[in-house]
Amino acid sequence: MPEALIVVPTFNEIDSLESIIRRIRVAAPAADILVVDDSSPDGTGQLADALAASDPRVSVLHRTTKDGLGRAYLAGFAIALAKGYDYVVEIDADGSHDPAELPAMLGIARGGADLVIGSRRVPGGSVHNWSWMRQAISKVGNWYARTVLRSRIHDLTAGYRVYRTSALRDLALTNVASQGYCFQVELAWLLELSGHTIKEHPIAFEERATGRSKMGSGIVVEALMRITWWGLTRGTRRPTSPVTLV
Ligand SMILES: Nc1nc2c(ncn2[C@@H]2O[C@H](COP(=O)(O)OP(=O)(O)OP(=O)(O)O)[C@@H](O)[C@H]2O)c(=O)[nH]1
Ligand SMILES: [Mg+2]
Repeated sequence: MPEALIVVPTFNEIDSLESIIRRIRVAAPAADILVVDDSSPDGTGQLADALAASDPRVSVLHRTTKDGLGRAYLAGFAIALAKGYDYVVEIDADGSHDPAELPAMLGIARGGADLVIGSRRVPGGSVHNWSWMRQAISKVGNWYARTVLRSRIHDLTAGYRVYRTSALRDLALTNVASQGYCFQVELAWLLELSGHTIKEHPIAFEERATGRSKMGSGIVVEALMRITWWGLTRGTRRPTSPVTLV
């Protein structure tokens, strides 16, 4: 039984899927990979099936509706918990997260972290080829979430992560509210609030080379509203977790 399940959510990623699966395979040959596709109209789901047919370590979860990154990940996490993996990994399909960091991030988790964040906002971390507008939205969003939630995590919205499955089991995942990308903020903060060990590992984030972003104003508005609400209602509880840079 492999120790890690690497979950790759996809919506219209036909031009990048094959390459990212190949790169993950090279970086983490012992891990299992689960593609979670929300019925992409461009045929990403069928391509994933073809890749799974030629590699027993790759499987595909087909969902009938596109109802957000958070929901897609929760479906993947449910499989990881049911099958008993020690770690579950989040990684984008578009090549923004370099799979070459996987051995380091899994090693940090093994060494004693409940959540390892591939972080753009710690010394050594960086973002490449983002427009100033996208940089500004990300920086302001991170600053706002950190301040309102009193978090010590520097990259709360990061989407490259290793979770210890036992830590996810501690959270009542059915109560996770977020649909879109603020799912990342919510999960990290819930682990921080409940005293889990969190480590940030610097990564170089690359803007996608092909395909289109799914980031839209709806996602930003959801994040803004939820984070503000959490700050107002739950923010009196101070996070207690150690957050360290490794
Ligand atoms: N299954 C599923 N995957 C999604 C959904 N929304 C986004 N994704 C995937 O989640 C990952 C991150 O989405 P992106 O559109 O790259 O978002 P981003 O990284 O913030 O934006 P860009 O890199 O600028 O495109 C990609 O692998 C997407 O295909 C969704 O609703 N369902
Ligand atoms: Mg992306």
